[in-house]
Amino acid sequence: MLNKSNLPLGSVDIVTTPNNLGRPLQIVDNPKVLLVRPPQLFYFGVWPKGPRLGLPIGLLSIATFLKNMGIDAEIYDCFVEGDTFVGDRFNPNNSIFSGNLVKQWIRNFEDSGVTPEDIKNKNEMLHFGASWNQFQKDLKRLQPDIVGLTNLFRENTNETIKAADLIREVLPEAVIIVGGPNASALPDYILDESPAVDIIGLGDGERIMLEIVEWVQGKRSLSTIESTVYRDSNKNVRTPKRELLTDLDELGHIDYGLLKIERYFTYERNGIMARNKLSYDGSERSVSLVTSRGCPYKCSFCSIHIHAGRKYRRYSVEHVLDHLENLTKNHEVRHIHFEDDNLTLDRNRFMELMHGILDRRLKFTWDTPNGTFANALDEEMMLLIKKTGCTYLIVAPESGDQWVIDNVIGKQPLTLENVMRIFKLAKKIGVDMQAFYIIGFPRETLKQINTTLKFAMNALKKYDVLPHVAMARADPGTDLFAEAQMNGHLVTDVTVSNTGGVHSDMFTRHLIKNKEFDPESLAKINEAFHRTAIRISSFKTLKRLLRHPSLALSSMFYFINNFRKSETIRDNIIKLFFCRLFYLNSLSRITEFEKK
Ligand code: B12
Ligand code: SF4
Repeated sequence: MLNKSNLPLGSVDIVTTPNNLGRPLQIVDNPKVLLVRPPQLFYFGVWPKGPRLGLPIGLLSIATFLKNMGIDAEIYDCFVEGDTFVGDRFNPNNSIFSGNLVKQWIRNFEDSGVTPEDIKNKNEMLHFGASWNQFQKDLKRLQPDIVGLTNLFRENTNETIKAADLIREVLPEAVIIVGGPNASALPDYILDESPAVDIIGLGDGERIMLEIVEWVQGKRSLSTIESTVYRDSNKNVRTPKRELLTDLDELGHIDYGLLKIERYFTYERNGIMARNKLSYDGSERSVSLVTSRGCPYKCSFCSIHIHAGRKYRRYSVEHVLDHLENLTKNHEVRHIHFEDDNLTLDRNRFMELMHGILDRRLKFTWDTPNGTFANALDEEMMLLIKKTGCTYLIVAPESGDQWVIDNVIGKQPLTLENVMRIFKLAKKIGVDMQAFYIIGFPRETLKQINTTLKFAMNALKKYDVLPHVAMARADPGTDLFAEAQMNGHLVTDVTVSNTGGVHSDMFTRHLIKNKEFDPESLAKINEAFHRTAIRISSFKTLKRLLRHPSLALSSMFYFINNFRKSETIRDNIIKLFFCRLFYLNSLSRITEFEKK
């Protein structure tokens, strides 16, 4: 494990003046670090309604690492701060959030007279998390010397900038650094938009933050900290790229004591969750984790390489198993979302992991909401996937047209033949399967889009594979963005931040057009596709329930139990289908999962 004595520090200079901040740097012997996830505006939108919330695992990894290095580090996650909670319990007396959280979320829109139609047209969104006032009050109380802000999504660029500006108001001397996937993609934009931000950290944040601490301690100069961008004489300077850490075990074991973990489970119990997933009694104790970082593939739309690199870097299997053991035994976690970009890339490692889960008798259910690579899967793997408690596996062919896969997306060496083989296998073995598809690339024709939709429908009809069709999203830093911008395929000219153009849940608001389609026409095609897909899935479910009356009965109990937790019968029914009935295989094994 990395510790202070064996850390490769590079050349350690004494701090130089001027120090690039535009103000004197306060040298502090034991600086206090506060790692912050800002509040976020969320769209009311598609189901699950309201905010998406998971543990801030990037900040958790950084805080754990700093703590192991003897540094005073704390996490302030605005999503679970404020007066929404009394201790770790939901605060029933809170005038803003009384009653069920999702209900309240919806009511906030209704109270302000915003209808779903308005939202579609006007891009209405709602603040989620500690109020800005509360945030500033807490910052004054906590008095950190260094504040690290995380910015994962392009959607919350504005909130990140606002957070930095408000931090600066109450902490004029603090060093403010922003990191995360979006900050790594838009460092200049963020620095230019917010004079409050001092530094952008690119990629992995653990060692960058340690070195920032050393800089504040007066032990090195800013220019020696690799993979950062900062202002120097009115221009932005980028330090050399640091070598990626390949053995992730060196970052140490995640310390969940750094989070108010029960609050996340409380949210999930109330319907505010990160991911759709199989729902059963207790499954709200779910946690996202990554066992690896980076992906060697080069899909044109994907931004992973910008912050995580193309090298597949991993924790050892032993490390992951210890992690899972800690979560299940010490925090009673029942469900894991493996968020790896490519959990199955290294077959041997994956098989070891599966065997390890069985050998250690670790009891939890799991899924892969971020997708796996179809080429890597085989029957032996699939059997273990089922045995270890997988509730759904996602593969991401991205397109149902091989030419598009090869020439537009560049997801090689993926073949649709292999994808169909895996779908068939999953059905035979009894693993619930879902698939990600993308439509609307600049060089795509309507004919190719139809081929994809046909492929997806065929997979659903024949092999019960639930389709998720998204419209192409051009993120800055990706090949897709460069191509769309260069050839005039972007609908708006908001080229860099796009913060006003798209929001996560607004699949109908996308930016790419070509001679054959624009975002509106494509959205209609997509909506029609999903309506049919839902009808077919519902029909399959009803058939299964008719064949298994005991499942119908238990689902009815689930529905009644959950009724209080949702706003309307309609929402309840949607939840019943999306979180339970569409998982045909898992549904048959639901009692097994409940006992786990
Ligand atoms: C889990 C996940 C989610 C979860 C988040 C759960 C949660 N924790 O809250 C959910 C389901 C909510 C989600 C939703 C979406 N996601 Co998502 N998601 C991911 C995923 C798969 C993993 C993120 C993660 O936890 N990684 C592991 C941790 C360890 O890494 P990390 O957070 O990046 O942190 C490290 C560094 O970035 C850095 N760092 C992070 N913060 C800081 C701060 C400082 C100060 C420093 C120095 C460094 C630093 O150091 C950390 C440790 O090394 C990533 C893909 C990926 N591999 O990154 C996509 C990703 C972040 N998501 C993405 C997208 C597009 C979305 C959606 C818009 C999808 C959609 N259309 O709905 C929505 C947005 C939701 C919203 N809030 O508006 C994109 C973002 C691209 C972009 N630039 O905007 C990514 C990169 C995927 C991709 N291939 O494009 N997502
Ligand atoms: S395989 Fe997945 S993570 Fe890797 S580049 Fe393609 S989309 Fe991104």
